[in-house]
Amino acid sequence: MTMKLVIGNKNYSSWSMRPWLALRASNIAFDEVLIPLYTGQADKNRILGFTHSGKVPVLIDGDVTIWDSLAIIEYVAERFPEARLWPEDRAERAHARSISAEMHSGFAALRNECGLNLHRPVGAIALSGDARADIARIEQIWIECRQRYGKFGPFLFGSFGAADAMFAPVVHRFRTYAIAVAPDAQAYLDTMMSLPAFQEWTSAGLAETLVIEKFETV
Ligand SMILES: N[C@@H](CCC(=O)N[C@@H](CS)C(=O)NCC(=O)O)C(=O)O
Repeated sequence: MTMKLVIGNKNYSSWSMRPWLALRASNIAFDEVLIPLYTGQADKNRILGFTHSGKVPVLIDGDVTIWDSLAIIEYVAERFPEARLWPEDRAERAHARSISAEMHSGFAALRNECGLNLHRPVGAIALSGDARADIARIEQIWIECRQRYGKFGPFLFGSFGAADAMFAPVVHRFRTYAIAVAPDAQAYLDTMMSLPAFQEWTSAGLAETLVIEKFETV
């Protein structure tokens, strides 16, 4: 049976983008179930029908249900080892997991101030010191990866992997909020934005017409 990935609006749902990209960029077959977010109880109930967390993304693989973007990527990496979503080398894998977990649990200021909204006209906004510190740390993460693993390829650990999927929504935030970065980090942004799966998600998000007012603040 084909796996099912339940996601939110592509324009707004940063967490949904991560596992979707990991699957699509790895050419792993799945059916997509898109449930619009914050539209009312009927859609919320549809999400609750898949997971009691009431949140997307959710992956359904037969009788296994996995919720939470990072948990889904971990599951996919185990289920499809040939996709090589984590580096083969133990030390590199530990590095990839560290930055993925750091992304997953951190950078609250950047997330709050620069919400994912693909429709938003590109332009800078005034950011708090905390958000600027988040940006500096993300840039540092990317540059360190480029310097250490650039010899293997243009993604964080050479070829596309789990860490890239985890950082993908931030790539969009840097783009839409016109956040200037150093050349090494810019090269990484360009690599991600030219990935066909990234472009596929972006085009679909831009084609969506549903507007969620609370995400249209800046
Ligand atoms: N930690 C979760 C966060 C999931 C999450 O917050 N999802 C949001 C959408 S991006 C959601 O489902 N919101 C719907 C709601 O709260 O009703 C993950 O990484 O998957």
